[in-house]
Amino acid sequence: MNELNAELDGNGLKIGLVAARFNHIIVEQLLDGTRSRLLGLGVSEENITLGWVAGAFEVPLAAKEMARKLSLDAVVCLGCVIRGDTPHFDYVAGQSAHGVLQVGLETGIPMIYGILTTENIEQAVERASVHAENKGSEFADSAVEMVQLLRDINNRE
Ligand code: INI
Repeated sequence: MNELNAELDGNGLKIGLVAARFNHIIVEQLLDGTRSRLLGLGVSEENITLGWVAGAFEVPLAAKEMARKLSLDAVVCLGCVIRGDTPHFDYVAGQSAHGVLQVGLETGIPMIYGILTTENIEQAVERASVHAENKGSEFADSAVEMVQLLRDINNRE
């Protein structure tokens, strides 16, 4: 069997982080989790670029422009949409997910959907906590894994 995925190695990768300020207490924790895992995987501090936007809705465009203009290898999109607080939850959550997917497919640059969509604040806290499992770490892994996978595929062409 040919296996494409090697061990994760972030050395030399240029990673963008787009963070939505809405529900910033949660998003800052996701950001910490993502950033420290990226550093742990060997991505250097100077190769991580962070851009803040107002909310999840603004994330896709910022991710697209950053990815293209800064020649990034991948972008991790971070945000938090909570159903209880959001009369238009389905629009904000759905459109941001759709937008992030579309940007990834259009640019060919991996876009990681790190926007939590939860029923309530407790679920969001659980997923972003520094004490429990912080999803930011998984988002970082996904970014590095996707870059490596696409490179491996391209190298076989
Ligand atoms: N943006 C979020 O990131 N999370 C939310 O929970 C949220 N709520 O509750 O509405 C939210 N709305 C703002 C939206 O993303 C845009 O910033 C705004 O509509 C301006 O375009």
